[in-house]
Amino acid sequence: MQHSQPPKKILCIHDLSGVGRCSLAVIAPVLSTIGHQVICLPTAVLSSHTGGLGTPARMDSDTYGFATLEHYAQIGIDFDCIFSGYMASPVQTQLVQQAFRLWPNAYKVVDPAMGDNGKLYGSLPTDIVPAMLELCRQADLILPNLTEAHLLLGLAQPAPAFDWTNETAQALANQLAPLCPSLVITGVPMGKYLASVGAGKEQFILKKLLLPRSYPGTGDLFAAVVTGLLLRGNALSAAADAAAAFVSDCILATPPDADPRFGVWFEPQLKKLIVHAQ
Ligand code: PXL
Repeated sequence: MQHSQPPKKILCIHDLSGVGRCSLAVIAPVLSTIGHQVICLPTAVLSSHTGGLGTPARMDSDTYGFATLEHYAQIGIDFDCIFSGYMASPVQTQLVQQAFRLWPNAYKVVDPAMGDNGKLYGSLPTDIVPAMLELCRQADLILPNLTEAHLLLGLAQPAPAFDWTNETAQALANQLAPLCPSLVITGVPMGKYLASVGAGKEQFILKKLLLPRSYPGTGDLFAAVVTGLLLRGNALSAAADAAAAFVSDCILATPPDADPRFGVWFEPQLKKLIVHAQ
């Protein structure tokens, strides 16, 4: 894999969850390992993710994010990329829109993290969907999982056992293509494989062996590796292939009897990404 681009300055607008290996807690180490400078803008600080560890303690602020953007604009920082993910409320998508306005030349990556396994996350109100849809319209690249793709399109969720073919998966991805220049739908089950399906500027279907284990934070890991490698000059398909391989490695390195709510044991796997930092 070649690197034709130097490391970049990336503004990451996601929540920071203490326990559970997701959001900024995995995104920042991944992007740093690939050599990028990460500027974290936490949309909310939570003691854990919201996926099964009880009710997390949370620190929310309507003013911190906007004041932070104003500070960065004042001191003249120029971001190469703005990367957004889980938002604790629809209002927070306005923060991302403000960042897009302040740095119009930044490459805009939106991970519309709002659901999985056919359902909206329990912590989120239903009006997060139109708010995320608007962010996706302003993005250069979006990275929805299969559940989020259906939410964005206003489609009923497929049955859990639904088996996708190359044709049906590509048709679904193509339906999202008018939203923004590039997109990848992740976590598409195809027989014994799990596929990542690209549409827009680059069409592709990448298949990895389906691992029958599911963890929070794997979508965040995938999105961070894709973003990191794309910004080093790789094609989206190459970046997505490497990201899917990295996530598989993290899952395989997690003891099968470990409590899945604490996420994948990604830390010892970071060394596999360091080659991209050179
Ligand atoms: O990984 C997505 C995510 C991020 N942040 C919070 C979450 C989740 C998924 O459950 O709850 C707070």
